[in-house]
Amino acid sequence: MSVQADKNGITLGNWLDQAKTDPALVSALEALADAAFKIAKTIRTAPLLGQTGAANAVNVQGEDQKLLDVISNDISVAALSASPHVAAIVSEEIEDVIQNPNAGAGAGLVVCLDPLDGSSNIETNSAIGTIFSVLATSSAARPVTEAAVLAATNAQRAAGYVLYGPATLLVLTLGKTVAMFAEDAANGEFVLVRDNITIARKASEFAINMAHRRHWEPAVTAYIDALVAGETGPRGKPFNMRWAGSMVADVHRLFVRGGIFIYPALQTPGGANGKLRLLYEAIPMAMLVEAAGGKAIAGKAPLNTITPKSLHQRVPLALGSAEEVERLMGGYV
Ligand code: AHM
Ligand code: MG
Repeated sequence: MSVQADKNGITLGNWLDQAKTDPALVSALEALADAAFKIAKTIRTAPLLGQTGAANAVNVQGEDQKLLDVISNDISVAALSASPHVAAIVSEEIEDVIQNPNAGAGAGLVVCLDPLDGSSNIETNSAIGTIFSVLATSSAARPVTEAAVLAATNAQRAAGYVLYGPATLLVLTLGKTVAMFAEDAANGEFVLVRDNITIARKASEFAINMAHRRHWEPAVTAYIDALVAGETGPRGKPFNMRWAGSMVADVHRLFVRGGIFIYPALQTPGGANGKLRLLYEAIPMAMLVEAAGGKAIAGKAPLNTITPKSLHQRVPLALGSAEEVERLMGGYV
């Protein structure tokens, strides 16, 4: 089946050609695809090689790193550094902007990524992913500064994620449409399996970590309580809940059957901005969701009105089916 699909199917390279994607962006996306194949292979063999545990190190967020976080970061940085069009990289695992030593004189792209998101799922052999955003920087100054990266978030060229689940899938947008590709491991290709994906306005499924309910703001509690009340509550219909604890897996469900994903602000010490990171989790997922007709907010404001202030800043995030995101946002007024 996969060989047949490859012979007749549209590869990522074909699709980028058809979209008349400029060579610099193709080069960055092919580097990300190359990293994804290597990360997928590493994940598949990790239990055999005893690589599912901790790295005995902490990252810039102060979080314990898994060995696969470190390996995935190294694979991603090496793959992206092979592209002369990539000037710099921002990774969840590295504090500062990573300069590409192989960048060409006119390199104008910056890639922000979470190399292995949801890494607490590694030890349970559950879905994990890579999230990325490709930005264009107008600054020719080298080294690329934090300020230049933050300014470049206004010029997002592409965003996507790779879901390492039962199948390895790449979901990608160049801004206007969303396409899904499946890994054909035998041929080392991503092959198009769905194009022009949309997220339905209406939904009947939500994803939030319910264990934090006592820490939510009143608007979030009221919104979720109405969903949980189902047909006996103000919404008058049942809602189902899923929480994989892996953003890529939870957001992927939105592209399959709609819904809302929320990681809200928490009324805890250090929880005011939730958990998820703006540059390499929220911004790329928002670009994908909006290209599919959905919505993304940070607290009570559209996500795209937030001005980034630092590389690793967190942001309270909700995204998915437009009606649900609008209802949640309305609850804040
Ligand atoms: P990570 O980047 O350190 O893996 O953290 C992000 C992950 C997301 O994938 C997921 O949505 C969230 O953390 C789950 O957090 P929690 O354990 O609080 O439910
Ligand atoms: Mg991560």
